[in-house]
This record gives sequence, C-alpha cells and structure tokens, in this order.
Amino acid sequence: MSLFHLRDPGEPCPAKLPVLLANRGVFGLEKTVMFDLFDTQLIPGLSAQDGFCTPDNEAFLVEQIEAQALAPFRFQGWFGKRLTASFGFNYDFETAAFAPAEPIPAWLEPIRAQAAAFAGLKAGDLVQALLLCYDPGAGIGWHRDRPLFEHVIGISLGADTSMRFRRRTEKGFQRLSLPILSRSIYHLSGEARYQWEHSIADMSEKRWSITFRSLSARGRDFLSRGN
Ligand SMILES: O=C(O)CCC(=O)C(=O)O
Repeated sequence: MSLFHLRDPGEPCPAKLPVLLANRGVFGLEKTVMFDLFDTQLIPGLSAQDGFCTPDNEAFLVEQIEAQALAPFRFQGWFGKRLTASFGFNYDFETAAFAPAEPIPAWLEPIRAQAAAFAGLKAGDLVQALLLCYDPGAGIGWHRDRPLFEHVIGISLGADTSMRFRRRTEKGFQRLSLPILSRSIYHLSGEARYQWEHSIADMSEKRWSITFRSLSARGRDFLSRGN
C-alpha cells in the first residue's frame, strides 16, 4: 500500500481509523485533503487507536482526575489555563527541576498497564503520569516533551479534539492534524516525538487527558547521578 490513501471527496471513512489532515501546501498539495492511517504511520513513531476506554472507564477516570488537587500549569511566571497534577515524577517548568513526586496512585494502575501494552512497553516503564484538565478556552501550545522522557502516551477523555503536529522544513512548517476522539489513545516516539512539535488548540468543551511517560537514557542518567 502506498504511504497515503487519498479518499475521494464525500467518501465515508472506515470506522475506527484515525484520519489525518494535511494542510494546504504540505507535500505540494493544492488544497486540504484527508489521508487514512491504514497499516502505515503518517509520521514514523505516531500511532493512535480509538475506543481505547469504555464510557464507564472514561467516567471513572474523569471522576478521579476531578478529585485530585489540580493546579494551573505554570511556566516562567505565566499561568496556563489548563490544570495539571503529576505523579511518579514532576518536571517543574518554573524552576526546570526534575524530581520524584507522589507515587502513581492505585486507580491509575489498570490504565497504565493498558497504555504500556498499547505502546509495547512494561507498566513499570511508565514512570510519570500527568493529569490534565482543559476547561473551555484552555489548550496546550507548541512543544516537544522534555528530553528526560522518552515515550509519550496520551489518553483523551471527555471531548474530541485534534492534536496538531508541525516541523520546520526549508520551505516553512510542515503541518498535520490528528483527530483524537474521546476515549482514544496515542503514542509518540521516535520521529513523531523528537522531530515534530505538537499542540492542542483551545478547547470549546471541557476535556481531560492522562499522559504517561517513560524515562529517556538522559533521564535515567540524570537520576543515577543522584539528582
Ligand atoms: O492533552 C493532551 O492529550 C496533550 C498533552 C501533552 O501534549 C503533554 O502532556 O505534553
């Protein structure tokens, strides 16, 4: 199969397959077109699956997240609109300090094990769990995850959105957008995680997510030096 299957206008999407959008100008295309992610990855290292959680499981996870002491994301004296809580390890964007945090709680263990299996990892590899709550008007700006972490696995709850990807090329930014439905999971590694930035536009509905991360060699080295 070629890298992309170009769908005819109006042709329905097969169920449960993520659809990726390429913006005008990307790959020399004349207009916005949709691509299906069949047995290939649009960006190496990016994979996603819809229907990862059941609606009951989603309701349980949202209830648990809401019960946590979530705090506004802080970055260099600036307060983000999204609320967060970290378990396992915390990276403080105010001070650039990386330090152990409260252990990952028991209620996250089953979803951590499922997320690890999705990514071909062991549950114990996912040493950080970051809870996020996006009220309407909150999003997350362009970023790559901190180099102390390696694999990034996200579970999307409560509302559908799109994760936008961009990378700089000689001709400007190459851009893609991955719809991430409520109850879906995505995994960023390799090129998708290191060469592309990602972001989520400001939400119009409330959304929650759980991001699990493993340590990179740099992160393991940092910790082994007793930091
Ligand atoms: O809410 C999400 O799914 C994205 C989270 C994210 O990009 C991050 O935690 O770095």
